[in-house]
Amino acid sequence: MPLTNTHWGTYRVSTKDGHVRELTPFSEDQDPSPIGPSIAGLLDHPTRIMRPAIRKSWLENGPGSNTATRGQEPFVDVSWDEAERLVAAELERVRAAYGNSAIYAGSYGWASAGRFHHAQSQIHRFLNCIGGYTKSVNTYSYAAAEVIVPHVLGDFVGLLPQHTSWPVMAQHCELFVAFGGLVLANGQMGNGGTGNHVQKAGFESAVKSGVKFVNVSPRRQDLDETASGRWLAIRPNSDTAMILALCHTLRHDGLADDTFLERYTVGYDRFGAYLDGEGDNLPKTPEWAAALTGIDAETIRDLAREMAASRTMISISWSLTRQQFGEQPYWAAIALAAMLGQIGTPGGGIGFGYAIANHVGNPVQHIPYAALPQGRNAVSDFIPVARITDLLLNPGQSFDYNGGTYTYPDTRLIYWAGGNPFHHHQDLNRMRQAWTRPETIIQQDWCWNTAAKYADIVLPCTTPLEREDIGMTPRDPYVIAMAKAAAAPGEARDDYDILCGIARHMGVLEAFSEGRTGVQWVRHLWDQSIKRAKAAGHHLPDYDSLTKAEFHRIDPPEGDQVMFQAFRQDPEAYPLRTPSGRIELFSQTVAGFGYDDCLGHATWNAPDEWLGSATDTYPLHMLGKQPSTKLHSQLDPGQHSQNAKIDGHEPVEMSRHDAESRGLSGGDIVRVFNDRGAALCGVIVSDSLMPGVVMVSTGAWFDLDDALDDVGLCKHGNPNVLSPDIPTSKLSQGPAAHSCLVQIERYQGPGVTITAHHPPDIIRRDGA
Ligand SMILES: Nc1nc2c(c(=O)[nH]1)N[C@H]1C(S)=C(S)[C@@H](COP(=O)(O)OP(=O)(O)OC[C@H]3O[C@@H](n4cnc5c(=O)[nH]c(N)nc54)[C@H](O)[C@@H]3O)O[C@H]1N2
Ligand SMILES: Nc1nc2c(c(=O)[nH]1)N[C@H]1C(S)=C(S)[C@@H](COP(=O)(O)OP(=O)(O)OC[C@H]3O[C@@H](n4cnc5c(=O)[nH]c(N)nc54)[C@H](O)[C@@H]3O)O[C@H]1N2
Ligand SMILES: [Mo]
Repeated sequence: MPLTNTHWGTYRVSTKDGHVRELTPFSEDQDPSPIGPSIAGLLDHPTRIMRPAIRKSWLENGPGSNTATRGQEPFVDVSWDEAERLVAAELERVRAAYGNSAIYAGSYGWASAGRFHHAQSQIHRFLNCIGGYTKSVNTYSYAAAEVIVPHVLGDFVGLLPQHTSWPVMAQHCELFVAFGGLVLANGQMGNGGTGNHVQKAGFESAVKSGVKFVNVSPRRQDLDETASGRWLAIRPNSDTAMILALCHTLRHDGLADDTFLERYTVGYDRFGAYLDGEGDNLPKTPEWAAALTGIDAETIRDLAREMAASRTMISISWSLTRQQFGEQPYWAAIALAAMLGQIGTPGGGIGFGYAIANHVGNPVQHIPYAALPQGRNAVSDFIPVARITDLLLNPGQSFDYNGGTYTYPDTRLIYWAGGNPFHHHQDLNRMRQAWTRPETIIQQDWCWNTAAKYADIVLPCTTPLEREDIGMTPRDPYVIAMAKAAAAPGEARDDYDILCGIARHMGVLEAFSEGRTGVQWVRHLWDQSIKRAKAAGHHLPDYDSLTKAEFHRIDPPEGDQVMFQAFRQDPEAYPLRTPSGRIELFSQTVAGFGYDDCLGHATWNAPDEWLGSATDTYPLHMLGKQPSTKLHSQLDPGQHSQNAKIDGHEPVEMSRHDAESRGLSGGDIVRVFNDRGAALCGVIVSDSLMPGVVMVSTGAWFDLDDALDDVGLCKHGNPNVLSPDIPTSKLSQGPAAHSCLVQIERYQGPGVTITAHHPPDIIRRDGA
């Protein structure tokens, strides 16, 4: 039985008569995720895209025709040859008439595991062969941290694999304070593929060793009950105020570590003055924070003292970046850790998102695996990834980003492979309007999700089960030989082969393929990886030995992994990559940008939408968290995800107080709404949520029904129909989905049929 590697784990694939029957857990996985097996039921499901398809008006009347009816129109089946010719001709037309910057192909998304068949690497390399495209920068996961933390600590993404490991925590940490909790269900994921799930075991060993956990979150369940930890129910988006008050207490109780601040940081004088009230006349006392956070002043004060008296690890969840001013909780938490003086000690200091993904706190020897070479993008235009709707609506307009001023190019064509903008973006009704702007939208995917339905040209790709690849990422110790387990259904092709077909029509096949088939590329990347690994002192088996053995495990690094240990030992020899070489509690660079929404030090700003601004019209703060039963929108029609729905709707979790005050009970269908849109969800009454906060997981395929409700109603319950499309700040321009107020009422409209998982109408052309 061959192995397959996914973002949610590695599985054995059993087949019968050439079809995938079942996925079973990998023997090396101590905590396998139940998400993976769902894919077996989806490979031949009605949602599977079988043939290339073109939106009817586009095919009949050309680019730009009836773009307002995207998403509602039928598609026409075409042959691969016709699809390739149409795509090649359209790319030629757009670049000749408007230049390559008119092609937007940020193509953000998680796609699938497997090193060679990584959809974004494929599409970007291909477009670079034809002169480039407008790209995107940063992620939806933690854009605000990606931009602010390098100003403060000199790096962000590079720090994630360096996090202090769970075994060190178990041995040395006494107090673990988790802003946004430790959501073990999120640790099912490891981007790029994962072999053995370690988050639960890591956490449990820390619990067993007596580490005390504090969950600072609106949701009790964000910390597993085995920890018997403390829950400090905090109003969403108010963590910065709490952290500043913890800092204020340390400062005024004489508990700040002045020696550490002196030696390892710059700017404490400016930050300290702000804590004392300089600039806004508001000393950041626990009493000040209590009114903002809902946590009483004594609790904050006691926690600060306890943190100073213990070996304390602060963990701050990535979710805290996905809110307006999402830079600030990160900067404030780093300042708090610096004042505690424990950065670089075993089990103390700060971490960014323990349990959020399988690799945080799971040290792996760094192997510089080869990846598909990307070539050079001749277009310099870019957008911060979450500014997609602004790009489409405001061509020619300028925007700020990390100290620079840039201009949105004029987008005529969108090319997406491996991501689902109708999943990941905020205010989907606004995005839907913007989606009518480009003349052509091309989507490569394997299933008829909303992004495919809203495209003009849909090109069906394979899943990893239908192609040969290697699962390898420097974040995970397992290299998995992914054999082709089944033939692709219909006419689905590998992304690589789709692009080779288009490249042939554009005269760039040789440049794109270098004369290799997909399988030859897989071997080539492995051979390159062997050489690179050897140069770094690691031995990797040859390809035939790897495929025979099926997987290869890299031994963990020797010794304990403690983030910032070298910097702590010798800050002159191992400076941070900041202008001062130290932790910047005040950044002259950031201050110099002159942004009103991101000053030179961590600052409290009240978001536009949070419980502090709630009204009778919209009294509830909605958080759209990660789904525990799938990865984003992937496998939403699958059994595991479907089992969690209520009459087919995505659940909304509400506190007992909020449900009862509306006369609602578990299983009721409700309308969650605000001025941006509405979603129909099924109620789960929760004793784990603080009153005033409601939660809807992301991932339900957006299923609009304008006939039912003209506010833009998603029958299925996608929270992004409600979330605001505003930037975190001018600095990062990150997504701010978690700053969202709504109201909830019993749904009293007519019965609904959820059509999210129905494929569009497809017109078969004889002979096509
Ligand atoms: N409200 C709210 N919104 C959020 C978030 C939130 O917390 N709240 N979280 C955000 C975050 S952190 C993220 S990372 C994003 C995730 O957003 P995305 O990464 O866009 O979501 P996915 O559903 O993983 O999309 C991957 C797509 O790739 C397709 N695919 C899979 N394999 C292949 C392949 O081999 N080839 C091709 N061509 N396609 C393939 C899948 O079918 C799917 O359509 O969502 C963001 N959106
Ligand atoms: N099963 C599963 N796992 C996943 C994913 C998935 O789709 N499915 N997606 C993966 C991806 S791409 C990412 S980026 C990570 C994201 O990982 P996270 O960012 O941690 O994910 P969330 O589930 O959005 O948020 C975690 C918790 O943060 C809390 N929270 C939200 N806002 C606030 C706030 O303002 N203050 C405080 N104190 N707490 C708050 C919520 O209670 C929520 O339960 O997860 C990864 N893991
Ligand atoms: Mo993410």
